[in-house]
Amino acid sequence: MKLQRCLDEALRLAHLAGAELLRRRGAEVSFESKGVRRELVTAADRAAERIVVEGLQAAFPDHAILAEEGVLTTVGEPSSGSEWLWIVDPLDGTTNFVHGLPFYCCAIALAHRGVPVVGVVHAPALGETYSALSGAGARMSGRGKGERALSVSSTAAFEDALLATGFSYNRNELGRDDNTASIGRVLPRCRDLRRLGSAELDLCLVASGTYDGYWERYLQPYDVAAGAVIVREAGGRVSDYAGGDEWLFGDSIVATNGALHADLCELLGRPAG
Ligand code: LIP
Repeated sequence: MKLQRCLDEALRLAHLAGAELLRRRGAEVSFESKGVRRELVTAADRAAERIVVEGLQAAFPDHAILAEEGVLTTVGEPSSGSEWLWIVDPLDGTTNFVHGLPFYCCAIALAHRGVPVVGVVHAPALGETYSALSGAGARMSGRGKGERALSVSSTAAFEDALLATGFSYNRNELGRDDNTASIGRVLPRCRDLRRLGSAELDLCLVASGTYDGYWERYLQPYDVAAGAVIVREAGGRVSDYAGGDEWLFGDSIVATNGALHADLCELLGRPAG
């Protein structure tokens, strides 16, 4: 399998989907709730997903696809049993999109035997595109500059770290950890925290060295797959809270510049209270 061809097609489709998202943004974006009340889905999500999934089905008919909204696939299930799996979040940062904030993106990843090896995150309102190919590094284009290589930060002292996190839609339901205990342990020890509202963009900001680390629980594979490849190829580390590999289909993810990983996992791994 030529991974470069996969990356090129993912970039093409992410830009097409991004243009559709820009066309559909506006003050009167209509939305529905899915699952719990605060989990939103829009016609833009579905239109962007159709563009990406139709393109992937045409270019790679024997590959499987796992896409958030299930527009042409089954929600939450790969479309087939291939060892190659495309993982698609057509609009990550949906709440930002609905409320008129520019922090949203189309994220497309390709996993081989369960390990993401290609990642593309395109943020159309920011004019930024992040990408990575396993073994070939991570790159970014935008902010008025040409394409350039990405590298995580060199911050070594936890007290100097700018970190980010997020909150699960169903934090009040199911008796889930709502992240406030973790924030209570981390915030006093780091420089500051940010909450952007898009896991994929949060991961890209770790890869670019803007953030020194990020953590979140209860995300879906399509919220993290692309950004995780980009972090790893920028020299960063990705794990679950316990420092293991159950971050793609598990219920926790930590991404850092590597130097801060053990300290952050130690703070997150402590029992609540
Ligand atoms: C979002 C994530 C974000 C998380 C939100 C939501 P969506 O994904 O990107 O990090 O805090 O709860 O899961 O729903 O915009 O694709």
